[in-house]
Amino acid sequence: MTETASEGRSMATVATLAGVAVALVLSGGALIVSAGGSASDAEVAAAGAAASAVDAPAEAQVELGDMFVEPAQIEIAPGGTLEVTNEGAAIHDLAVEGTDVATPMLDPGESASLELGDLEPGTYTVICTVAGHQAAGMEATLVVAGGDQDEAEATAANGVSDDPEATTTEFATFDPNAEAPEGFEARDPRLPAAEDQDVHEITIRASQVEDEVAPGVTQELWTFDDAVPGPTLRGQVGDIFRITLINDGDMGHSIDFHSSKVDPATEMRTIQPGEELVYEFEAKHAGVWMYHCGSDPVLHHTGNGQYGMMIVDPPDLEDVDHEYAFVQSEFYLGPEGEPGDYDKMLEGTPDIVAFNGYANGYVHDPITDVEPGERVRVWLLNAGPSEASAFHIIGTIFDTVYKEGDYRLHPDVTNEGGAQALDLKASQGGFVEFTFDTDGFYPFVSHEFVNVPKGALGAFLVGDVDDDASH
Ligand SMILES: [Cu+2]
Repeated sequence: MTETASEGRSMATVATLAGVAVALVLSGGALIVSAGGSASDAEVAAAGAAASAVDAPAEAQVELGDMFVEPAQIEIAPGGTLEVTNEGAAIHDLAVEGTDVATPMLDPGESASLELGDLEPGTYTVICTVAGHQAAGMEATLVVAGGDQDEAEATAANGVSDDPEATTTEFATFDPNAEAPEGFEARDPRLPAAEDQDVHEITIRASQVEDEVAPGVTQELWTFDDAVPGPTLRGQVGDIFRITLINDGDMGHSIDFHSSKVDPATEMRTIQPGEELVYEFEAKHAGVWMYHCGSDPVLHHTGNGQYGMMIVDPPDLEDVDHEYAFVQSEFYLGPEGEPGDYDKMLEGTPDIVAFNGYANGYVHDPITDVEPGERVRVWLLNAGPSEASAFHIIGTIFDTVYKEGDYRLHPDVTNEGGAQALDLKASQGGFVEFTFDTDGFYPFVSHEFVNVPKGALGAFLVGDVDDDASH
């Protein structure tokens, strides 16, 4: 692990701040709510169905919301009926996993009776089948009484569900002082020039992959082309982008290019696993643009990795010696190997803030190909989904700042101005240009400093610097 004096100071605060992050969320405690229906109804129906199920009602009320199913544990007599109401603002349904038993899709405010028919006594999971909704929290436990009634009663009495999700969740934790794996290489930040073509035919695959976001921390990420961030696209004003999106995942996904002017209902529609769509647009405006999955809930899909950067060069962009591309984004750690935690996303409490998908990636593997006096352009997208970015490099000054489609600062002006940070709200993008005057180790950060101990830190190793001296 590379460390300098200035970085050491940052790292000294890390343990404290990491502790705060870890203490934040303990969710998913089992919630037992007694099912609806009067006791006498229940006893009559249950007695007819199974002698041992006298306490389970024949009818239970179930509420669907954005994004929950209540109660978290539903008890019902064999052959009973769930009265399901969608109290949310989005479309939902309720299905018994592993069976054909499901309501139709329910519009907001709509209700349906779900007859369980000959569903065997036992414990089931009920979910909303709309893409992403189960992962976002729309699942509950359904206990059909009888058979394993003793177990069901014990479960209810203890307030403990069989569902491990309904007990305490063990979140993965980020240790900013952990060593990177042997041979770790950060994502190559070097940005090639735009290809000299008027039409860009690009295939992008939406999927889920397990990958490391920090040393020893693996999450199931929702991805474009198996990477977070997704591929960086680049073209010129007036170019046509013909994107084929293929859904290789196991839930619905979509893609939304901020660089396009299209009907959202068509190009940005959600496609199901195995489907594909073609999204074609002209890049009408220069800028540094976000693209992301727009499937519901967008916060979960963007908070779990589905975004990338698209650059449309401003006209007359000047040549520089080096161009790099960084995407800043957040990770809200779920359990090891599982998707990011939606409750943390809703609370806005990221565990990790990273450049190019890995906490402190360019501390573990600094950028080494710049010499003093060489002109550098860093392109930056703040993919969020929720934090702001303030990109700053310790030890140099930006002489050019381009943000959201225009130059904020240009070396041609005569006021000798300089800039210290490129400030970007979520989804905004831009670039900065600068030189380094001397050899040295130059850390870069998001100067929203709460995010530095969470991984928003990297470094340029410029000129003739003893790499070992910085360890
Ligand atoms: Cu998605």
